[in-house]
Amino acid sequence: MGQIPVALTIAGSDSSAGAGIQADLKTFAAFGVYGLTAVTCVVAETPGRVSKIEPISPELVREQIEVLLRGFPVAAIKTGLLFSGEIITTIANLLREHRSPPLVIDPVMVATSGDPMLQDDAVEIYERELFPLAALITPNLGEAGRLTGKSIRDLAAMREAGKTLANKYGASVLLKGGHLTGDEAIDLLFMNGDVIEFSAPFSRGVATHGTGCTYSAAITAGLAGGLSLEEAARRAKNFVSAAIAQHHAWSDIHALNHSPKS
Ligand code: PXL
Repeated sequence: MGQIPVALTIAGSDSSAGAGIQADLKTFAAFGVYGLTAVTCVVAETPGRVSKIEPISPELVREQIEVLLRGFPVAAIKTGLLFSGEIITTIANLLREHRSPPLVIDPVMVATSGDPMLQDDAVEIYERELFPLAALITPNLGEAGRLTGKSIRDLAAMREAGKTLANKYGASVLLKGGHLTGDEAIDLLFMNGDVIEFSAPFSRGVATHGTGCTYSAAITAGLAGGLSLEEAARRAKNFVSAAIAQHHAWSDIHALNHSPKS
């Protein structure tokens, strides 16, 4: 038997386990990838309501990543909620020192519930320190709007914004259009000057969070397993769409299904 590929997620802990490192681990497992974790912050929350959030010290974030990169054959890394500029700088410094495998950055800023999760001054530090190290950046429309300074309300604006961001950061960009209104959830992958469109039927009436985490974790799993970025993104889009369509529901609480049937 071949060795199982290894991927690392650097992200926050979601107590309700639909997002954050819990979503990442479940997604890695669904793709047959061994997941490692470096926790950046702990969030007490249920879907739709963030109650309390506290950071892990930058020293402890650094130590988690360092021991893992020394000890395991990490084949791909993703970052999720990083909480502060200080933690972002720590991670960027560390990844610059090591020969880092492909890095997928999900620039989490605001929870699906609307609660801010990233400190305000951290956006600029993301752009300066971490984005230059990325193979792929996966903003949603809100995050891309914040990064470009322009609100994005239709597909034409998405095309414009994605091109701007890919040029600005010298990375591939997956711009997720799930928050546009329409019957299809359309995402655009900007890579090597091309734009590839992924589309899936929009699932209505599902109150979940963690789709962004799950999507970027699925792409990271694909890269760890040796897929091209396009193949990894296409497979990830199908996985997230199935995880939403087959969500769990306990009366008014919903959660993604990280073991959907294909
Ligand atoms: O979905 C964004 C997100 C990312 N990371 C953590 C979260 C959330 C949303 O709630 O808790 C840890």
